[in-house]
Amino acid sequence: MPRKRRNRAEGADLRSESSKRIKLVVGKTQSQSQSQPHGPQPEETARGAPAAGRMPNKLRKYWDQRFDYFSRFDEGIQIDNEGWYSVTPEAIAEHTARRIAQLHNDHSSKEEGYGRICVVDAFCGVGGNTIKFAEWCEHVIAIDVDAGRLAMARNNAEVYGVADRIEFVLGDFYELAPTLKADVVFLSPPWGGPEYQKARVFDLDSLPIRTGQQWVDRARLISDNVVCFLPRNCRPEDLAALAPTLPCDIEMNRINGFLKAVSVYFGQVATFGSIDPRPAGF
Ligand code: MGP
Ligand code: SAH
Repeated sequence: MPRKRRNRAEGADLRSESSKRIKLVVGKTQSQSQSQPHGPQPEETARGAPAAGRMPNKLRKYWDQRFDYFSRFDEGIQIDNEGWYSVTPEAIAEHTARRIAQLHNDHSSKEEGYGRICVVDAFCGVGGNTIKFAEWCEHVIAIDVDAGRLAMARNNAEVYGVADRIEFVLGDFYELAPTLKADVVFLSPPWGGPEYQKARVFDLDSLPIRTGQQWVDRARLISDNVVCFLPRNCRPEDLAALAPTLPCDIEMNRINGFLKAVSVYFGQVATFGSIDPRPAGF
């Protein structure tokens, strides 16, 4: 499959020390995911095909949006139950990746530094964000505690032809963070399932596992360029308070006019605009 990004001289020095490939210490392992992947089934591989018989009813609405999550869904994409309700829609993941990829672009020469960054995807799930980071950035460290979902992310990255730029790491991001070097950290932690919508205002202290503040503080051991993907019912002032001394930009992420989530950008990545056109030949 032809790659989207190109034209970087082979063996060129990387722009920053932190974007060099690094050796990772893998944290404690988890058992295989209990969930079985739902991929396309033979009678369901065409666009507009009827919903999969294997899908639990409460997940059907996600199945109906499957091509919003992965435009190449019918080429062998795998998703399990948690993956269905957590995966970032492809258009949003693409937007985030394109914005982050500008980090080392000096804007005087469009090609200089463009995309030459290393991104940690701290909660890679089935790979919605990881795949787009790999399409737009030099290197991705994709972490998940769930071995089954990590394997699905790898499979899905292979479908998109970008697995070779991704280092898949099984482990707990909180434990791994002090060992990592990267230019940007992306945080899309579990929100506690679709029930997140029941609260009028989502409390970042109510995230399962650890609070929003704990995740951001941990990410900042790696870089002050931190991007969080969080529930749409978060309050902007709560988001900004996660790193009050850093530049901050908050985005509302919509698909077809429907608000899906919010993204908060901290650090240098908060200071430049939304999307730079891809440099010619990139
Ligand atoms: P949703 O509200 O469950 O779906 O999640 P949707 O399609 O908006 O349904 P509606 O009926 O409420 O309109 C919206 C988006 O949030 C999903 O597509 C995921 O990208 C993201 N998302 C949802 N959850 C429960 C999580 C989560 O736990 N973790 C992460 N990282 N993302 C989630
Ligand atoms: N952005 C992803 C979805 C992330 S869902 C996508 O687009 O596909 C959140 C993921 O975080 C789940 O897969 C869950 O297994 C993982 N997770 C939970 N706790 C974790 C931890 N401590 N460290 C790393 N991953 C974790």
